[in-house]
Amino acid sequence: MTEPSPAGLAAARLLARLVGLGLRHVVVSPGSRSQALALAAAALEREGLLRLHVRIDERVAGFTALGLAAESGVPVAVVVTSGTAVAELHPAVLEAHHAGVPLLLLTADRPAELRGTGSNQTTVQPGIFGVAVAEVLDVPAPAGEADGDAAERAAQHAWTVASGRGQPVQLNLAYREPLSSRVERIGALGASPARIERGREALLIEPGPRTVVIAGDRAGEEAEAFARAIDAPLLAEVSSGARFGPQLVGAYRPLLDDPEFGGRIERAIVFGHPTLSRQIPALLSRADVDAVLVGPPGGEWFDPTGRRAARVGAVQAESADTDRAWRGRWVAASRRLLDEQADDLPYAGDPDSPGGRELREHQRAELAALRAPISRRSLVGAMWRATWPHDRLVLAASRLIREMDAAVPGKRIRVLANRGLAGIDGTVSTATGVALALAETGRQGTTRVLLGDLALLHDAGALLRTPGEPEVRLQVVVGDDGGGTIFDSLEVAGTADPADFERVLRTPRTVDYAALAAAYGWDHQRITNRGDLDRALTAPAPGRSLIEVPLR
Ligand SMILES: Cc1ncc(C[n+]2csc(CCOP(=O)(O)OP(=O)(O)O)c2C)c(N)n1
Ligand SMILES: [Mg+2]
Repeated sequence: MTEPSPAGLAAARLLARLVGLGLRHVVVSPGSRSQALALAAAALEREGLLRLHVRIDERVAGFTALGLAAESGVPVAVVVTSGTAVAELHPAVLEAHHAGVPLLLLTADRPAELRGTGSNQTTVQPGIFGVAVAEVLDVPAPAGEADGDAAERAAQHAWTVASGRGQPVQLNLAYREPLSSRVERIGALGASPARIERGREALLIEPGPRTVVIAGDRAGEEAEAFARAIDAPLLAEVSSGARFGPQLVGAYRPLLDDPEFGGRIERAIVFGHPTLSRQIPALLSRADVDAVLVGPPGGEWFDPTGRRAARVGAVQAESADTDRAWRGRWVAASRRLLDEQADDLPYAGDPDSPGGRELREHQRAELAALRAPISRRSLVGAMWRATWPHDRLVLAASRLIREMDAAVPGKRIRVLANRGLAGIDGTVSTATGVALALAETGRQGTTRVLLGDLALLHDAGALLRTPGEPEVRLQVVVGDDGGGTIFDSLEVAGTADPADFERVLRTPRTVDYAALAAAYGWDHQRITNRGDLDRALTAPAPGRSLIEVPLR
């Protein structure tokens, strides 16, 4: 057998060290300079020590890693070769930075002697992600066995920073030829796992002022628990992870506009990153509202108060707020508003009444409702109803996330959305990462993705399947309304020339979704009424399916 090359050995030791620290998933895109890392990842998977996912497009790889990390809660590594391949990761890195998701970017590079010489596929990689990474480690090309120590130290440091701060870290790894060699029993190179806990000092919240708890994106269940502890209204966005429980105020937008509700708030305690309404930033920027921001475990502070707000790592309830009537009024008003707007099956008569005209009327109304065309409101309602705690819901930055946020009642389900920068890119990739992480835990849930037509077309490359990859239960639901209709609500929709508006903003496209699905080997259904929609969602085809819902 040939001697292991310094590149092969250092790459193997680096990945094995990461596995020892808790790394579970690696996403790899093919390339020559990165071959030692890719082969080490394959060997570690063979040894049962991690899961390897292979994606041709690094943009897809980056967002897949993001989905895996968001779902699993630990850093995920992504391996790419040098040159433009590194830049393809940038959108996912920006999203991870703003949302607070830990990623390890293993970017292979040329050795120092080839940099700045016009050598093929060589650019300035260290620092290419700017402020979006918590740290950049530029590791020189290993020349001998001892350089494996440096690779392990870099791995340890990168893991500590990424997991401790909930941020992406770039490990720029130079390799010299020979770029790889066989390395046996890689797992034995790793060390035992270490746990990193973050200290979070809690601010004591005293009762008194009329308080609301706000849960933005990624707030998590602690927001709900805290609202219950102080018995305050909980204004929870749909992707907060806290849209449930007895405190929930789903219809928070109209109520914040109401002087009797929003106008009387004296204190707001904010978890996560609210992005879906204009009312919440407006509330927090009011001088008469005390804001307490509860620290992001990564990501950045959401602070429209001009730094007036208290920024704390955690909050603790001194005792339940005594103003029960305050919470009660919010919750009751919200329920009333949501009921009024519901676009559900019309109800005619009492279905339990024995026979006769009433029953026939009820049956007729039910049948008519099942055959009714699908509106945005009924689409988001059906997706919400079909999703259960073992499932996952992933929402694109299309208009439909706002529709869902405005309409759905409380339910303890996990909803993910890339709200760090709210890009329409990478949604299918992210959802695939979520589904893969979910499958890894052995749970049987379905990951459902709701996106607009442009968001789907933006990430169509993510439909590409990887041979041999374990099947996941993934249902991609596209609401096709003829382009970016989110722009219809902007002032420009009324002022611009309609043809220009259509051409450069709304940008509708005609796509044969059945052919698109067939090209990538996905199941496809085109669904035009509510009965069929409920059936398709509650009995999802095994594997990957694309559900086309015309909304125009
Ligand atoms: C990467 C990226 N490019 C552009 C935008 C701007 N943008 C926001 S929404 C949108 C249109 C979305 O269209 P679609 O997915 O069909 O959703 P709809 O608004 O029709 O529900 C665009 C282009 C963005 N957020 N992210
Ligand atoms: Mg659209």
